[in-house]
Amino acid sequence: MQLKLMYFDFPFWRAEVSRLALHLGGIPFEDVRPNREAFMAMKRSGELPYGQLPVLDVDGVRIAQSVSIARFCGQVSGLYPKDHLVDQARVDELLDTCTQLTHILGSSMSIKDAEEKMRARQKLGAKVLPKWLGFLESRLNQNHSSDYFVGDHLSVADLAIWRILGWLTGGILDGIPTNLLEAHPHLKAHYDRIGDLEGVRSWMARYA
Ligand SMILES: N[C@@H](CCC(=O)N[C@@H](CS)C(=O)NCC(=O)O)C(=O)O
Repeated sequence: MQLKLMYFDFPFWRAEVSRLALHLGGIPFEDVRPNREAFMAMKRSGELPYGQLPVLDVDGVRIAQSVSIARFCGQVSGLYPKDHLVDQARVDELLDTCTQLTHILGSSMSIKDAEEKMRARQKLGAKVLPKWLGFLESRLNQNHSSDYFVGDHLSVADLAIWRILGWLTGGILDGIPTNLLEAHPHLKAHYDRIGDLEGVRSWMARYA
């Protein structure tokens, strides 16, 4: 199977979950990282089904939408529950939660007025995100093995949550505190554990 995954050259969860899954699963893929200019050319050409990235080509067949791509890459990499419909739905739930959190943060991205933006970010950091991190910690604790979000094995859910938490608390979002995980020790332990996996560390070294 020939795989070509296209996304910008930064480790945002939308594509990084799939890149990481393929890497951890030892599945070869063409890792294409267009710059802004190349992306605009792709967009103009009409080759992007929804005018956005990521997209994944599987033997020349194009697939779009981050969560669909993540699910597919999880399946080929052995990082998506096999033959267990409920666990599959639980992984999907967490991937959808990453989309929801992205939209929650995205609401502040388009605010032009700097002060208004900071007010929105302050509210996100003080109220909204702590609530959502609490939801995530509860979901983690509800799994019988709190090493992982679903079942006893690493899945694309763990990778996606790890990456979105890295984005939310990594200091790149002005006005969002970097210590939000401290109030959620189990979620923080999960975050540290995933980031410490050998395959994850070796993959992420490229961004250092
Ligand atoms: N619904 C899409 C959203 C993808 C998306 O928002 N991609 C952004 C990058 S993270 C993008 O391509 N932005 C450039 C643009 O929309 O022109 C998905 O789930 O993949």
